[in-house]
Amino acid sequence: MTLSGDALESLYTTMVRIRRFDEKTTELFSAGLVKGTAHSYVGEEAVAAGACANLREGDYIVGTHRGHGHCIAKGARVDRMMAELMGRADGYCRGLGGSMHIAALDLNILGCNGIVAAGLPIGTGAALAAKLRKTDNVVVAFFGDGGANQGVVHEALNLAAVWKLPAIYLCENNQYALSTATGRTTAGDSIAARAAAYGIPGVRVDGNDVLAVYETVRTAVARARRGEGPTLVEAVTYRWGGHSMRANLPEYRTKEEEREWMERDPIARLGSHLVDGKRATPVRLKELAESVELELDRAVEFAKSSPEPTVELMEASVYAPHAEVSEPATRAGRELTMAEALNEALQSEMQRDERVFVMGEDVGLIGGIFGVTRGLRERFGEDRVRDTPISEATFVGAGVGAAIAGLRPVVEIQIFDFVALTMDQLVNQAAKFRYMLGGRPTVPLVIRGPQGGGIRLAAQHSQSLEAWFAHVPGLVVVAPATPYDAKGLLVSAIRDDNPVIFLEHKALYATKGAVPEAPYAIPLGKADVKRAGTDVTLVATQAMVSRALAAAGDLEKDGVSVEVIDPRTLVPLDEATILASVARTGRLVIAHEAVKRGGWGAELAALVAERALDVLDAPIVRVAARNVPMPYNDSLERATIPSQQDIAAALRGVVA
Ligand SMILES: Cc1ncc(C[n+]2csc(CCOP(=O)(O)OP(=O)(O)O)c2C)c(N)n1
Ligand SMILES: [Mg+2]
Repeated sequence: MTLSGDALESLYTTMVRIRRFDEKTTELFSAGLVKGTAHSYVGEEAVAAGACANLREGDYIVGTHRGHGHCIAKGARVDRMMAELMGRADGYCRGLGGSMHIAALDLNILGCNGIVAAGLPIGTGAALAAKLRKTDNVVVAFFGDGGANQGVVHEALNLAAVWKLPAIYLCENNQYALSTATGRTTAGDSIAARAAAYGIPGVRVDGNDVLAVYETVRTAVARARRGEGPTLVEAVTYRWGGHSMRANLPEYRTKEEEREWMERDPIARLGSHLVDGKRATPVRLKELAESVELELDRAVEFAKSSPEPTVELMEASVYAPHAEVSEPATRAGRELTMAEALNEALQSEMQRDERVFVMGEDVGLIGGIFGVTRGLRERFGEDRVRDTPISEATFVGAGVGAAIAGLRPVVEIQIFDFVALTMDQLVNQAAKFRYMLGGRPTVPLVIRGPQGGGIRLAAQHSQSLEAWFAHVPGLVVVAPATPYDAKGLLVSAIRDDNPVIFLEHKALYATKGAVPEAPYAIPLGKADVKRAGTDVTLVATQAMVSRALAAAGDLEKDGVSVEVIDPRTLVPLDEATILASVARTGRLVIAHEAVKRGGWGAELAALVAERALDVLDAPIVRVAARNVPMPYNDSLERATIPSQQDIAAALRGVVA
């Protein structure tokens, strides 16, 4: 296809803009105005420019750590980018993200990324969102040759191929991952050759030939828009400079090699092509370059005069506000199991809001191994209730991407121990996305599933991991103990604009309790006093709540009145209810099933010690699992998890 004169000029200008932007960035870095680090895209301009020239505003991109070129090619404002590099309030991320996290959601630029290849699951999720919304928008997900060896790349290609997602996975093979040459780390003929394994097209293209990149990506975009699925493109190129502006590393490339590649300058190459083909004059090319220069000078001035962000802005950027809701006047209702109560929440929210969808292993056809998603596929269809491949990192990351792209995914982790495979997507991506982007975007994502022991599933299927998540700013952590709480909290979690870790306890799925039939929401951050008392405050979570109540019953026989509080949400925590109770009782016992060392109870104990030491009449006591992995043997498992007797003994200890 022949490009119009305007389109050719635009490709040329984009490449010059990218080059001069990063050359200026290097100068500003040396001058101390750009901090931290930044990664120059000089030499690789043809890849982003050629690829993004095929995109419309509604199409998405995800960039890499070397992402300035990706953003510029998709149309980002260079002044706001420059302000971001200088850490200023007018930057795209209001100075909270910096070079590696620039995003412009108004242009569907879903962010560059400081974690190599992490954008691929996110891009895959945006492609899923584009498909579920029945648009013909596509996603270009950039990654490097080094990134190509991350597991999520395999997972994302597989997932996108199976689901025929409109994605272009674009590997910028600049032949090095930091200092390490591709040939030393990468098996097989090429990265593009891997596409054959997924039954999708794989194309290797000269990444310094902008017209070749444009054509290759054009074919891939057309295929994606037709609904035929993803393409893997490998663009072979070279970065002219060092790995990053900060890196001052020993030589790992030869001068000859560098010279050879600089002679293949993609900008000079297009320039000659235009001049030789009489599509532009040298004077016109000079004019274009001068206009870029002017634009960049203004961008630097804009950035320099932009204010610094404030601590208030920073603090307010972590969480989106939670909805104000109130609990139903009565908790009366039918007896449901916790699994049924959770199912009812999913049914009502999927009915209420078509952006809500469910995915995870075996959630569709059989309704999940604990039956929580039973019947959803029959009612809402396979598009909205999706059985995934066993690729936790990528289907959780796809949840992040789909949430950023405007849907409200509910992702099941079949057994919560498997969450370890998803930690980058939860901790580095979901939790930080809103913050890194200056506190405006939302990530309405629920990650739910069963944790805990008690059914002899041993060390890798029984952990209680809430402390991992409570430690990460940006995540909400919910841990219900009753069917009533489970339904109302899951409704709130789905409606919340933050990533919510929703921890169910597998031993509680079959427990029954009254659940109102009409939909209702329970506020996040509101504890429930499960039993009022005056002598000891007993804070318990999940499976410990019923044991705590039973232990409180035992103590009552001794004339000791125990107040049992279930925080229900660990983040945000209802500190006021707990502190007020401790102020009245002067004693605190904390019971949770997670191992004691570094457990969530340690945080609560510290909080009460800091804020209410003067009211305490006895030391704070934690009742928690032994510091061992969960054993398989049943009497050993019982000896590991706190019992009613353990809790009662702790209560007696603090009132003695
Ligand atoms: C998961 C992860 N591992 C390592 C790093 C450190 N690191 C940043 S970039 C990079 C090299 C990446 O190479 P490649 O994917 O080829 O991209 P390029 O830098 O060549 O553009 C490394 C090792 C990181 N940021 N994230
Ligand atoms: Mg590389």
